[in-house]
Amino acid sequence: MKDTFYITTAISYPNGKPHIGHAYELIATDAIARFQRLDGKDVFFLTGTDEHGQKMQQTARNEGITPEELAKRNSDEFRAMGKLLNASNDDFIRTTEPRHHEASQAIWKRMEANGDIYKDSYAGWYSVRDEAYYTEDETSVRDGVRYGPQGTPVEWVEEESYFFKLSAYEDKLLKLYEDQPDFIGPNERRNEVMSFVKSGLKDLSVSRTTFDWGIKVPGDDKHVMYVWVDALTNYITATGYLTDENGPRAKYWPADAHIIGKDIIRFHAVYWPAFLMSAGLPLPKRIYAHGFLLNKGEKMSKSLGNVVDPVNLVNHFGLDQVRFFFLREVSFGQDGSYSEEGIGTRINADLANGIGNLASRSLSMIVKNCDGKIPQPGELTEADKAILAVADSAITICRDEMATQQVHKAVAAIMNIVNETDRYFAAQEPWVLRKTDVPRMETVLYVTAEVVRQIAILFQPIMPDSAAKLLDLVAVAPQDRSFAKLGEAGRLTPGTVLEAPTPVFPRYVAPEKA
Ligand code: ME8
Repeated sequence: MKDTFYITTAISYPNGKPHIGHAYELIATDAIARFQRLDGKDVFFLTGTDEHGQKMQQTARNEGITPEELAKRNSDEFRAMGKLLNASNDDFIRTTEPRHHEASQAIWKRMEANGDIYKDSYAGWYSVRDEAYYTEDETSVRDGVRYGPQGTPVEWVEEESYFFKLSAYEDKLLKLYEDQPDFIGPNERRNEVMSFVKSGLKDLSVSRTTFDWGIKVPGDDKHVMYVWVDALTNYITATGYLTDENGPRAKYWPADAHIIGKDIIRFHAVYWPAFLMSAGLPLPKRIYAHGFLLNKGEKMSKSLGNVVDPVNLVNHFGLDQVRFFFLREVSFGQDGSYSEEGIGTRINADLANGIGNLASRSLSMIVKNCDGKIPQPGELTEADKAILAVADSAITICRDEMATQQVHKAVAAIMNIVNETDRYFAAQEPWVLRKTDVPRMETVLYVTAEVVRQIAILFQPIMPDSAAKLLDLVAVAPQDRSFAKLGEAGRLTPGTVLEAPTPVFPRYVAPEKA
């Protein structure tokens, strides 16, 4: 039996088309999911759309369509983006699906049965854009408009509402953060959440009566659930843990990691564990918040006109190039800036001149000078052993980094093999050995091709298609591409026939500016 590994992205609001921030989160989560699959885990990877709430209802009204129509149209766009990005998610959940209504009502009833839900009336500030309640001192007024802490406008809400006894969970939550220091990452976010909880928790309004686009509160049809109660529950819905406990996916709960953006840490690290504790359900193991993507250092916004469509970016640079850039360049957990120049420079330095060049030079030398077959290595020198050791040990570094979502560090570790191998290849000068010492040339080419094999295996989670092409070039069979075949276990077999290499990573040439 394989160990299970359950990972999720946030579910996106389909009130508009997906943007590059959504693409970034999906790419990074996909890389982690693929890594764990290649490392032998039984992975369940979930993404989807968060379709209820006031924001959806308002946007639909402004467009003159129903919320169902809006949700369907844009949810389809998110699904299409996933295909475009080669996301390997095992399911795509929509919160308007019957299975999700059922699970949300089930969790509500459990919280109610535990005595944590009561009816009262709510009066306070609400941000429709954040779908969040704020206390007065979290808001501020500029030019006559009141804003919440994330800079979105808030409005005064007064209505009958059900409340969740969040205040009763203050100590339990603090104990959770103390006992499980890895529950929240990165550390800045953990500190932020802990000080928020320490400053005191008020009970949370968990239902609304002034609109109806949501999941009905069990036993009180006038109320729909607060969208975050339903949204967070998606993670458990998809496993069937609440509604189909003997089903094939119930084994995946609790999740190993929820990957989200830093703006929604409070919902995931405070409300969600409190709801689960109340409902008597196991808690996810880790909440990891990535940073925000900034376009040339500026926040993306419709008014600045710098919202980048991931489809355009992929069409312009190529999918694996875009995946590589974001995972290599942005420290996962910090904000990251990007620009077209930056992407182009990265592609050329690391891909075209880096792994692409190394693979094509070494493999075309084999095809030309070794009868088109992987050569038989002779006795290994210290330099050969050293470079093989760099490649053989990289998985240990990658495993450690991926276990804490340090995706960029795993990528850096793989790039380090590329750079070391470049130096090795340049120092060994196989093109000189071709005339002076053919057996030694064959050894150098064998060692280089073997390292290329390992680099390609390790790059699969980051650039699935390009890594597959590289593995085709070194004639590695599909069943020999998992991490179990790294190192000694999968060494290239001398005599294997290679095709003449075709370029995997072309150089990027910026289009002439008109
Ligand atoms: O928050 N850079 O949905 P959402 C990086 N429905 N990440 C970004 C980003 C940017 N510029 N902009 C947004 C919601 N994101 C809720 C989630 S989960 C139960 C419900 C990230 O469509 C954001 O941080 O506003 C979040 O993780 C995800 O995209 C979806 O954002």
